[in-house]
Amino acid sequence: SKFVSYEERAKRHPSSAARSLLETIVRKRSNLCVSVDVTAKADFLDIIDVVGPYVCLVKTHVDIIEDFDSSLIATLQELSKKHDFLIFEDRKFADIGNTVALQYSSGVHKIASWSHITNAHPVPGPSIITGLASVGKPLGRGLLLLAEMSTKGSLAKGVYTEEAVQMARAHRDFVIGFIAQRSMNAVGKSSTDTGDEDDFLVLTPGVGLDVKGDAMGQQYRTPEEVLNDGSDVIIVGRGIYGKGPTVDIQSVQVQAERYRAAGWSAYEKRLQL
Ligand code: UP6
Repeated sequence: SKFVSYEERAKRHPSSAARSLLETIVRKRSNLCVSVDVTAKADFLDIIDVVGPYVCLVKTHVDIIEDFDSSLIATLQELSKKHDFLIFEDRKFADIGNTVALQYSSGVHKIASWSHITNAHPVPGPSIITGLASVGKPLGRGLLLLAEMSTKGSLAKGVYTEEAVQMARAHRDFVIGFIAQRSMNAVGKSSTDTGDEDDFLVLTPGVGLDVKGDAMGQQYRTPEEVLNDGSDVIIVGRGIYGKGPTVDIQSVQVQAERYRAAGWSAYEKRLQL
């Protein structure tokens, strides 16, 4: 197969943060990350408790929660242990090193103290990685760079994407992979070099089975499309928790099971390629 199994990659990956995600994927037989973009603490925690059994990773935007408090983080951490998943705060840092180090460690949210993985835009250059690494590396955290985006008209393409990959290659001790739509291992390499020794993880948002987009520029592809392009983890938000003002918790469970199954069967199929 041109694709290596999650098991094999877990065995030989040099980064402990990447290993723990790969090991969780294998244990849970799930490459599904649920994005929980709701504004009420009760909905947030209810959704996570219900999708927990089906996911390797829970993605958060804690700054949208109206009634955020430190007990939310304590409960999130309990759920992460109860259901065996990792936590990814989708903070999309984008400032100078000194500022992002403060945003990562401090403020109301203290992201570095509870989020196993976070992400950053490469737009400021390599100093954003060293700034975040000064906080996250001693804690064993991992960083993803946004090499591409799922939105219509995204500027993250071509040379920008290539430079993001070069930045990651120069900081393998903290950068474990990318937010992107396809494998980044061969980007910027000669046509005979697959770059697979880099083994960057690729987490892909903009995944949906029922619709192709939303009214604000989001674009969706299916789990099978993104897995075949070399993505490792599918990120699904509204496809699972719905679009309405209220959360139908039974439907959330049904959709989480459905996306876990779709992601895993796409993975098993690609191992046969
Ligand atoms: N996200 C994208 N596209 C990107 C990067 N991040 O959609 O390129 C994030 C959004 C949202 C989630 O911030 O939290 O992934 C997608 O949600 P959805 O499945 O409801 O569209």
